[in-house]
Amino acid sequence: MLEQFDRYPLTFGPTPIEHLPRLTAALGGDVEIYAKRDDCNSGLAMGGNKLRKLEYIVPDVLASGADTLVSIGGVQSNHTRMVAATAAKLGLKCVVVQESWVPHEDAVYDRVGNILMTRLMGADSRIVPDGFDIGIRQSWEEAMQSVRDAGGKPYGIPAGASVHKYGGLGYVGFAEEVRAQEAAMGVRFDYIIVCVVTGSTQGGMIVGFAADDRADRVIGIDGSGTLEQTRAQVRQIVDNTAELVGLGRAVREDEIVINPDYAYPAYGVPSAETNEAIRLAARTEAMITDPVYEGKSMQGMVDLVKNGFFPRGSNILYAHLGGAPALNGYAYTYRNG
Ligand code: 5PA
Repeated sequence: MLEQFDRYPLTFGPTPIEHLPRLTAALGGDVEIYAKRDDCNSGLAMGGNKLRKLEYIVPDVLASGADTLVSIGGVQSNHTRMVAATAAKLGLKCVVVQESWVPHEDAVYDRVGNILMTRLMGADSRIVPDGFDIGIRQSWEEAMQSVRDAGGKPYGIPAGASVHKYGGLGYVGFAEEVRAQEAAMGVRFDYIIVCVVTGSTQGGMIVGFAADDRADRVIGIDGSGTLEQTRAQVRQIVDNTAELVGLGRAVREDEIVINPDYAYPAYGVPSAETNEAIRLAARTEAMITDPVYEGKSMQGMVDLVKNGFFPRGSNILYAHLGGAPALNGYAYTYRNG
């Protein structure tokens, strides 16, 4: 579905799928748990899901003649780290607006992890007080204008690279990769678990898996806490991406599955259950998940398994999208493990 689009390689290539036998056993053994390791997808600043998306955006950046990438996220945004990495790799300048999305207090929150690496790679990281919102932001528009005012040529990448016209393509590619890996492994995945916030990761997967009619097996676990906005954004990305790749049919509402039950107490704030899930994955599989995104999708998967949501014998694929650097901003929360 993607042959017609240019891709600028930022990742190592297809990411491994691994079976997680100790997590499978810890959850009772009725369903088999696997993970697709998009957290290990690149040598660029620890990688993660944004690079799959950016691979399809970079050709447009290069064609535009821009000299500065401009993007936005929270203080511990993985996305802004990945945009900073992409800019460094391409030899472009980078301005990232870091909004105060998370009501979390830790002495080193704005010094470590993602923001530290972002600064290390030379990006101009601007912390602003605005709260959480996945939409197009005034602060981002202002950053773009500041680049123009200084005589530069900005290229704007929205939050999570999601509402960019090519933002959904990378995760269409994920679905194609999974199909090829299923054939090679002799395993078919009955469900795919994915964290959703700005929407193009799940949105791309939905279009990719709609091609073999299993989009509704992609279970989005909301991490935003603003379900309606996330769902509307996924819908928009699905429609745009389906049209772009020539899916040939509209995706139905019931093929967009987002579970809102694990986003509490707020975006970026882990619940006691999130922390239990993070510890479980770490202690059974040495698989590190974070309190903002993957810990919540891990919590969702664990809870859904325990509640018997998946029929016995199901093969479940957990999409690990990255995000571990943010753990450093929660040093006090995990001071005892
Ligand atoms: C993010 C997003 P989407 O935004 O595509 O729905 O992906 C959710 C997601 N896992 C899942 C990880 C590790 C993520 O970083 N991160 C954002 C960021 O600014 O880092 C876009 C919110």
